[in-house]
Amino acid sequence: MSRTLLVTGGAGFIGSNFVRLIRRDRPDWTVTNLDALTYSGNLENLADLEGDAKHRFVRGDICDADVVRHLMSECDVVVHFAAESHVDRSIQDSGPFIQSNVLGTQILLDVARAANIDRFVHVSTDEVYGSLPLDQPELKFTEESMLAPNSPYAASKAASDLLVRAAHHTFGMPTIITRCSNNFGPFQFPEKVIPLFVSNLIEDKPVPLYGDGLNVRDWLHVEDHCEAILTVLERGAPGEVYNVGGDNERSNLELTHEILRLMGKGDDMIRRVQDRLGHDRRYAIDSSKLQSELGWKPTRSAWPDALEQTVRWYCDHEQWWRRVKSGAYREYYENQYQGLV
Ligand code: NAD
Ligand code: TDX
Repeated sequence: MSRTLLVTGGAGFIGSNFVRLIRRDRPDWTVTNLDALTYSGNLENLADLEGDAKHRFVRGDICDADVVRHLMSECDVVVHFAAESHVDRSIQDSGPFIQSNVLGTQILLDVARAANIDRFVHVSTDEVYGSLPLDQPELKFTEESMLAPNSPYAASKAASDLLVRAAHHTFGMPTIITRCSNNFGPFQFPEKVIPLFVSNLIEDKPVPLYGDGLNVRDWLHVEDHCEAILTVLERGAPGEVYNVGGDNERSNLELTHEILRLMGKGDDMIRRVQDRLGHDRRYAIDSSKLQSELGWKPTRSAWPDALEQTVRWYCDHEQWWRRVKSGAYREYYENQYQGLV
């Protein structure tokens, strides 16, 4: 069935990869891409779609109900990525997180209900479940796990998830929530650990490892995440939540060693810095529901090849991250790392 999508946040890391996937694998679908181009939104992420008649970019804020109303009147599906997405920034100032992640989602839901949207896919995160202990490796987050967000970012995402849940329960809206683990791949903003570390090493700068480096993350390639979103859009059941994960847990120290090895650098490049406040110890996600009910499985996340390809992408796209790392980002970097790296 041909679809007309409203994608929010499609100039960011995951959203731009998703738009590219749709244009490649669903060529008869049309995409309207609404993005405010905040510090992490970048039209260069969509450069290869320039001139594509089935992709329309609109610069605008999801909190602007008039713009959203106008665009939704022309669409039948919403895929909602737009958000403030960096935990460290939410610790510095949670205001923009409440504005975009909570208020923005409420506005989208209200307009989507009035517009009788066919499907509303809300892209959320495993961070809403909080943290797992290191000494019980068998524990993983399932869709039934309690919501226990620990950072202002995670709290704002959990709040948006609850608004989406309520929209289904109260109004019967055809909403679906996905909760994914840490993504890696091309076009990730270099404040996130992998592109930050790789770009620092290219510049021969040390890498700032938080705390003891033993915090664990589950890594999934962004294209596997995007395929999961397309799968739930087409085959998911309204009102459901689907976890998305890579079964690919690494401590930050292991990840750092792998990056150093791939880049031919030594351990002397590691700079231990103060831990993130409230730093979640471990994320691990059980995605068996998505796999058994809808047939999704990750195909691009195999480690270490996928990491190597990603590292190479940042080495080959120096101009992209150098432009991104200059300007306003410098100020954030100086503030976050206090001149230590
Ligand atoms: P990102 O920061 O790279 O991109 C976010 C995009 O949203 C940017 O283009 C930005 O300009 C846009 N945006 C922000 N506020 C907006 C507003 N008010 N109106 C319109 N556009 C706005 O983030 P990302 O890593 O691509 O994450 C996308 C989504 O996926 C987020 O909802 C995030 O919570 C979720 N998620 C991310 C990960 C991950 O590992 N990166 C994992 C799971 C879930
Ligand atoms: O300088 C750093 N040093 C460091 O040790 C940075 C930026 C991070 N880290 C650690 C903190 C985390 O344990 O690396 C791990 C990954 O950090 P981030 O890349 O900031 O990701 P995380 O906080 O795990 O959140 C990510 O995954 C879930 C995304 O940013 C979220 O948007 C997503 O919801």
